[in-house]
Amino acid sequence: MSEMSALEAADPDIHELVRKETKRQDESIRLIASENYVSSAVMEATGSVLCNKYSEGYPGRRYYEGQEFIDQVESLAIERAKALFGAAHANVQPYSGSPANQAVYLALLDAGDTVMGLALPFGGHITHGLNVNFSGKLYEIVPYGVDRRTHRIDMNMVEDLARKARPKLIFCGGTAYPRHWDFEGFAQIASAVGAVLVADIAHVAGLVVAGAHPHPFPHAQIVTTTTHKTLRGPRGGMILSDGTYAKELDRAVFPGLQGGPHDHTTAAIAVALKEAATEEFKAYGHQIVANAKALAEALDGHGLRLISGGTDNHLILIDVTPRGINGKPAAQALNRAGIECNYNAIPFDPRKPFAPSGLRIGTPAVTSRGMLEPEMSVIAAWIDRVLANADDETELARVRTEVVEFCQAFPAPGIRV
Ligand code: DSN
Repeated sequence: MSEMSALEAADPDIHELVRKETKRQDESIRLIASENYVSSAVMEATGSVLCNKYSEGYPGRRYYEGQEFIDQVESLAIERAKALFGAAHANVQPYSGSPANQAVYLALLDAGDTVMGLALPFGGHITHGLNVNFSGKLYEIVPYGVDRRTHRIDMNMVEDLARKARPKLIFCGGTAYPRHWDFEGFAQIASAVGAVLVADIAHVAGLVVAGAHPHPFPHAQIVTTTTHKTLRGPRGGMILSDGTYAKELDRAVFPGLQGGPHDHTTAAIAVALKEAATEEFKAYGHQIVANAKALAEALDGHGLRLISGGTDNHLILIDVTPRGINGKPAAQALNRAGIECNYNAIPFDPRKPFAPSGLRIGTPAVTSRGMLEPEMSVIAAWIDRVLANADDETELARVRTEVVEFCQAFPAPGIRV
């Protein structure tokens, strides 16, 4: 009989839930575009004794003693982030992407200042100006959208809006935009109106370092990102910059917004950044895009309506309403069949956000499991089958059995069942 783990002995309830979640992650096809599987090394750093430490401040300037190793950990993370992204300055302390963006607002703006960002219904992020978010409540937001026909950002429209609104800050980047971001074009507009350009690359950070997506530097002065999406690190955030506002940004993170950094997360970010600097990671980033394109092509072959006609990155937005279903029951049926994704608004969606027209799917996690283009055709066929049989529990159970068996051939990094 195997020995009981400390968690199992101390808290069988939580242990059992973790065990079940491990099995669920192992046996399902993860198409949530913002999720991934971290390596065992990243997992180990996350679960280390560094979670016992407080270290408010920055390396060499702390408010607690006992920082001789923590300072080295954070300095390594900072140096690796700077080197990997070609940044002059990096702050690795934001707890996640939203706090990273909050820090940018706090560092650069006064309440009531004007900001431009991609509106959420067109694929932006809540912190880019949604009315119920702090950003929409405290700042004057001038949102931009996408072209009604192409579903791509119309740079002429962005320029017209910017010339009229004269924003202090322009955000580019989003959560459900399947095309490349034109950082250079945004920088020209920002420069013409005297705005600071902030690129939120949370979704595409891993593709950027792999060279599989245009790079935000030297175009953006500030770049924010999460660390757990395509970058394949722990849950966390970073602010990278050209150094112009380094002091303001650091002060905004601490003591402006946060207390002690999560040192175990900082260590795991450092590990992930080291992994992301390898040739293997470069190949991974390119494969994410190749898989997304293959999946898009296969879905198109099944007659599904893809927003903007396809993808340049890791994600695909599908309008499922021509199939007589909306995004929510479609995502739920896929989940019952072992295929995880999220329902999502599509541009100019006539439906409400809780039951929108679309599904958002992405390939970072399945690519981490070693799945390639042929596997994308298999996944597309399952999606098609589920959408055609969303009310048929017997058929969904059949797909689920096939999915579980299929997953066994593609072990997920960091997972020991
Ligand atoms: N919640 C993230 C996503 O799923 O895209 C964005 O922060």
